[in-house]
Amino acid sequence: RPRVLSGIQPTAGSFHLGNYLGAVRQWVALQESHDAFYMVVDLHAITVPQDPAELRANTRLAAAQLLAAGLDPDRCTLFVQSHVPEHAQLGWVMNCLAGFGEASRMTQFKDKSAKQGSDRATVGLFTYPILQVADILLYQANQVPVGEDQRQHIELTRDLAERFNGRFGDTFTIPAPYILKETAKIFDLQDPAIKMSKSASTPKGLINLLDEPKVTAKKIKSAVTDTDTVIRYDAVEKPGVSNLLSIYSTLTGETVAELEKKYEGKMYGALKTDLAEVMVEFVTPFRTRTREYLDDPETLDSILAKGAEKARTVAAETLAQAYEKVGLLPAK
Ligand code: AQP
Repeated sequence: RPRVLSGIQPTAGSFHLGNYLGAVRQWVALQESHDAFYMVVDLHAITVPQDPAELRANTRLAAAQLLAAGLDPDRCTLFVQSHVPEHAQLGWVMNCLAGFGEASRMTQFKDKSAKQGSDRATVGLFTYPILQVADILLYQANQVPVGEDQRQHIELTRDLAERFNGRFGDTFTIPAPYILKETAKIFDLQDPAIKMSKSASTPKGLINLLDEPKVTAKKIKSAVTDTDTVIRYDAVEKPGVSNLLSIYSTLTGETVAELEKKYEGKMYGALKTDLAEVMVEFVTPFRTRTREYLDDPETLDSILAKGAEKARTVAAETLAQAYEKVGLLPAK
């Protein structure tokens, strides 16, 4: 079975709809056909200031949400990044392979550091994509299911894997991004020109899956559309309506064409009311399941411990090979 690897940050507490539709939903599907490794990337979360107690709680919360979304520990390996020390270890090797200019070209770093100011942005934030390279290469992943915003980081991963293999001999599988066109980028409900994001979106533009369903319904109903009245998919002319159609279509399995037909001659309000209902039906059981996992931290921790153990066997082997290839003297 081909292998997939992906991760999600535990920083925000609740996952948002972009995280779910852009990434987590694909993770759930891929565990059926792939040898799947999924992790909560807590080491990435400390690249920005964090509250220690919150980070710990959010790490469990992220794992609970992944299970609630449908990850099955018997079908995939679910673990916490910091439980597998090989990530930081291979991360260092990759830091020594990546060019400073190359890392400086990462747009996510440029955006985030510009917002924070260069004195406040950490070196960790700068090398974040390089740790991500190590995350992926450790598992010899063939594919990496992510949203569009991660494409550049996967490109960097491919470049560094090729560079390492070229310099030291075949070691790493070259991974490919796995990005579904329909959900590659879910947009902010209030500003459909930007992606839905925990840091850039306003509260009204962002759907947190763990919010009260009523709040979620309200956000859908007040989503920005346009002054036209036709319900039609057109990402350029009608980004707000198109975003709602993408969300609707993915959650229900109805195609966008079917939805366009269903809402022919109807007002935006009808589309929003129905989508609000679809969302409520989706988030209500999701919240309950998340709560159930959180209420049983022993089971949750034991799932994560087993996952880490499985992940480590793979990661340790790859790290040993990489260390040997670069010429580090093996410890006796
Ligand atoms: N709007 C989105 N549309 C599609 N996919 C998205 N992803 C994030 N936003 C969208 C995908 O979610 C996965 C996890 O991303 P992350 O760990 O970077 O999560 P995050 O940092 O909480 O997500 P944000 O909102 O993107 O945070 P900001 O913008 O504050 O850094 C990834 O596969 C990502 O592509």
